[in-house]
Amino acid sequence: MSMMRHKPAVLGGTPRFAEPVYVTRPRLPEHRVYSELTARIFETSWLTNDGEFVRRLEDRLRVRLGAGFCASVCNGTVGLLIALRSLDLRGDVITTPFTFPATTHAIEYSGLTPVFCDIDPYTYNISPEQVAEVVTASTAAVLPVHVFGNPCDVMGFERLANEHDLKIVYDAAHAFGVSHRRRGIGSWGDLSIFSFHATKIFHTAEGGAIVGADPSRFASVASLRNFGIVNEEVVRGIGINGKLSEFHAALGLTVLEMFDDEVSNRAQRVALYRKRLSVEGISMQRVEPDTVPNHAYFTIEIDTDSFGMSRDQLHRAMRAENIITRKYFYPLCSDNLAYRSLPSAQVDRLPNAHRVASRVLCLPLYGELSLDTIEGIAECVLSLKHAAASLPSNDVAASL
Ligand code: T4K
Repeated sequence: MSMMRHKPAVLGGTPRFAEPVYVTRPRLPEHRVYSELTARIFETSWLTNDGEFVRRLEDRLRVRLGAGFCASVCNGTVGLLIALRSLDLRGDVITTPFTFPATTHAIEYSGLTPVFCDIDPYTYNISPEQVAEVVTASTAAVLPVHVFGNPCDVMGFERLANEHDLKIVYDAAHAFGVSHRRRGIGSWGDLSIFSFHATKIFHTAEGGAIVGADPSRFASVASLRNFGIVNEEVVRGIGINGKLSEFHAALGLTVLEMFDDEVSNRAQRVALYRKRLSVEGISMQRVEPDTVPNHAYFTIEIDTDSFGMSRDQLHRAMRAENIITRKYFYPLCSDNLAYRSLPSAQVDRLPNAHRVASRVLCLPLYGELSLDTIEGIAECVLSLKHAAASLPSNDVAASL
């Protein structure tokens, strides 16, 4: 592969791709397959509220995720709200600032106080050691995120929870199908939530699930997603409407059939990216050992000095090529005006998170993305690196 094959669009070249290459695309079944399956919904007129497709999907997912129970919900954010509510928490919840806003918002919406903890600079996750440093008498729970599907130190969090009598709720939005230490990722902690949003490797268009090892938690979670209704005579707890519809569940059943194929296609694409992008100035997230990954995301980390341009400059230059990379997760949640004044949100307390958020770039990855396109994307990254280094001032920023 020639590094000079392509003149960067920001320097006057033609964009590498005529159409945008998105960071992800949802895997969909053939329309015929979905329409045959959902014909049943038209026959029965049963659209939601504990229907047969929801039950089937939950059964399949429970087995697939190696969990004691699986309660589907209308999205991952509502899953987080219900999970936190079901544990009847008061006080502080320690979490990561390097995540999608939903994680922190769910804590705040629940009347709890988010306490940010710095991340590990290599795994991008919060670690039990770092969390231990910020635990106080007010800490009720920890809400770690398996960032980009990379498992947290689940054993360490288990020890921490026992030592300090804390609940652990994992935000496993990215981690569907991941296993760690030969266990499904959703079997760790008190509860885990998954997102089944269209951008996720397994999706139901919108949707999610609350999963845990202990089947006795299912009843309270299931009633909280249905207004707190226990039965026709009893309403208990402050529930909300968090139900998944039959159409979404049916879509999930069809997407689940393609999941293993999707993961193996992505693994092949990730291997190609890794091979092409093993160059100075680019590093990659360190994955916990003993993990079967799902390849939900592919990220690179840019070191401005040795790469020759910053992550932001690369992001803009890639966009000029019609390659829509994403700066997940910039800005940090701790920088949101709503949280900025919290003592734990202060910049000097979160040095790793700030560094990682300014360096990480998420590249396009999905099973149907052709290997040629991956080659083209990698070639653009390398051409840009090459062009950056050859500019006299080495200041590509001015021309982007
Ligand atoms: N916790 C964590 C750690 C999370 O990352 C998330 C969600 C949650 C909790 C909450 O889960 P949910 O309540 O969402 O279930 C997306 C998603 O909306 C969000 O679900 C996800 N994390 C986040 C990381 O990414 P955006 O604003 O970046 O997505 P958007 O609309 O820019 O889509 C990205 C690309 O995907 C598009 O450029 C093209 C493609 N796309 C997107 C959609 C929606 C499609 O091809 N088809 C589509 O229908 O947030």
